[in-house]
Amino acid sequence: MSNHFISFPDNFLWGAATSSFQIEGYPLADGAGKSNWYEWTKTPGRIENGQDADIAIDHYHQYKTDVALMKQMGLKTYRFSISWPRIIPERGKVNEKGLDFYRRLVDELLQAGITPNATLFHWEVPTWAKGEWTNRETALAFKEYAEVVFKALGDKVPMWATLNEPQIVAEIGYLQKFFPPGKADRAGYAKVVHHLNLAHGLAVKAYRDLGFKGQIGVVLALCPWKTKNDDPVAKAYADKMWDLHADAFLGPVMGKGYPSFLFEFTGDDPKAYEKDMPIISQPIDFLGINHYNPNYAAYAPGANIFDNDWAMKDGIPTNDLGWPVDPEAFYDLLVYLWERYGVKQLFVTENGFPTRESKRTAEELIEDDVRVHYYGTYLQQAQRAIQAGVPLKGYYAWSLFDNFEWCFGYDPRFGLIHVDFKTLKRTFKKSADWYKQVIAQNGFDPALLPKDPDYPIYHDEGVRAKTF
Ligand code: IFM
Repeated sequence: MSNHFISFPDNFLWGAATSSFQIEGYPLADGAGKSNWYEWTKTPGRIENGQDADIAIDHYHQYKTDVALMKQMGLKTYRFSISWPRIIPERGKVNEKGLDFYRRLVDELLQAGITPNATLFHWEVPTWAKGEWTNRETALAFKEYAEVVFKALGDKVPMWATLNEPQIVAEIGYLQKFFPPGKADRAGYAKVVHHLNLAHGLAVKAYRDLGFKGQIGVVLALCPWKTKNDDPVAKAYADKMWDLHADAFLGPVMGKGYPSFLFEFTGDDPKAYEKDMPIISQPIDFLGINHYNPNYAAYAPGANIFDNDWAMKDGIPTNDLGWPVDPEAFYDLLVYLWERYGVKQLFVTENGFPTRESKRTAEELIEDDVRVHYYGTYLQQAQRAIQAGVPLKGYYAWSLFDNFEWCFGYDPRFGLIHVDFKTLKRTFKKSADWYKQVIAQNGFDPALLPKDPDYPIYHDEGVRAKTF
């Protein structure tokens, strides 16, 4: 091995992640109920090109083939999510056939020697949960669902996450209208945030009360907030954006309470939320970090619901969705979480790079040097953070497969494994072969990463009001 080779700690957990709605397909099979996302995909104008997730990549039927591909890649662990409406099609009614699908999947993983890591909520709310997260009752119903799943799978699954990216659900669904339920209600925002946090806390408590001894945590989408220059007003606003987007979830979960800016933003009274803090702040075993990019802040009243100018530094490389590529911001984030919040154990539960089919050649989609470069430079920073003392124990690439990317449909491809959406054929991309080698060697040589990665370059054209 060359002297540039970087190694990860022994027992580092190498994995890849997916979510139920994005890959399973057949969302109404075997007695499943409808979800908010099912309805959203059926509403004209909500998804690019009018696409839906009725078939997705048909993981629901092809899970055995998919686990074999995971084994071929050498994954130590696989992160997936469980679909709430498959399990509880009506409040109070358990659908055993829905549970059976996940029982089969977990058994297949265990037989392949792959550790299952299950997330209870990756955005599908059953349509019977009226008002979704505006309604406290949804958090209570979530606890009932969590108990059912823990009883069915708790003995076999050693790692659990309660919620995936609650802040994306809250911001994009309840402030920016792009996700269900399509609201822009600033005054009601703290309630939505609080009910998501409460659902998390109730599920952690249910897990412990049932006597399970595995690990449970929450997965948050975390972006450091940067500024284009040293303007102190912009810097102060960047701190507020962190508070609104990250600390509104991290703060209460880590026992530090809500940031005051949440209530400046909504105008309601923080006292109303205090009584649930002991439930929300129960100790967790790990924090899952989903990270793709930093964000930029500058105070721009009226520009959008956040009063924020999203414009980035001119000339910065991006992915095909326009998100900035900045590996050092990843290092800064990992160190900050460890130092500021005292998190004892971290996992990167998502990190990855989309290539848009409409912007790349068929060859580029599979010979994906740019993705190899992205993964390599981000993993290099993860390893640097570990060297600095950050307790990072594992890493999940997003995503194992090309899949249904929410309101963008199938055009952005995040997979290590290419999926032909017509034939559903799965093919390892260059990045999958590269990742397989990284896992096998427990490290890699950054000097051997592709030399001229084809990142789109961002050009600053003034205030950027649109966030998504
Ligand atoms: O595809 C999503 C995933 O569902 C949640 N985290 C971000 C990914 C890429 O946008």
